[in-house]
Amino acid sequence: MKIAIMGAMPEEIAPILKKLHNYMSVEYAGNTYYEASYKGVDVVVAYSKIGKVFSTLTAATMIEHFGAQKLLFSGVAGAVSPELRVGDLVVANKLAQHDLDITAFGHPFGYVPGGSVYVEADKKLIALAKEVAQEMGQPLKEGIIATGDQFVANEERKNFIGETFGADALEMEGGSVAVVCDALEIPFFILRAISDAADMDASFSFDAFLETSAQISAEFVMKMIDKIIEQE
Ligand code: 3QA
Repeated sequence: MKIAIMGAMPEEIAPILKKLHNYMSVEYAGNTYYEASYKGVDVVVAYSKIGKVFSTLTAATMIEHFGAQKLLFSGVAGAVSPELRVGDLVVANKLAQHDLDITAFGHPFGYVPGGSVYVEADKKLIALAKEVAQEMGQPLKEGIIATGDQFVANEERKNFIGETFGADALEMEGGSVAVVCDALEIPFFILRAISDAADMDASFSFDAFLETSAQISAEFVMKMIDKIIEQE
């Protein structure tokens, strides 16, 4: 069994690499992939770089080239739901691309022919996450994540995304990773810890909380891996 663990930024995978102790770096397709054995299971870890294109490339590479059979994403996100505070964990039950727009042809936002507005994440992995959350006494919100090639730092844009997609959180990679995994029939799990509220203070909040929120998400994902291994 081989599990992919991905993030978008170095800060998002640093806590994961720290837990692996021994890993091998492999250069491939313009990026670095870290291969390791963790508690007897093969893992491949990488940060994609920011955005939908890089994350698509990395997810596809981890599956098609490195042979990953499950994919777990760990990182940070902007909150859309007013219930979510910095450090809170959100797991996606479904994801959409908020910047995909052919509405001029009468289609809904996020839709293109042959695709669908939402891609659903793996239900078994979400159920597993709920068990982990319970055991850790760590609150975990299940919700909709909207993805686009924009760092949202604007209340109006955030509200549009919340209203149009019912999104609870937004980021720049989950929706594209979801499309790749869905097409290749690889169970996937997208976890994010809130770093900001996607408002006018977002860039400051992001800079202040990137590392601590990335750490919260990474720790949870490693507990998920432990649980997956336990259940094998
Ligand atoms: C933003 C990161 C990208 O990978 C998506 C963080 C947190 N808050 C967000 C928001 N809007 C959209 N996405 C997010 N991640 C990178 S921009 C800063 C880069 O600094 C999630 C996310 N409000 C690099 C140094 O200059």
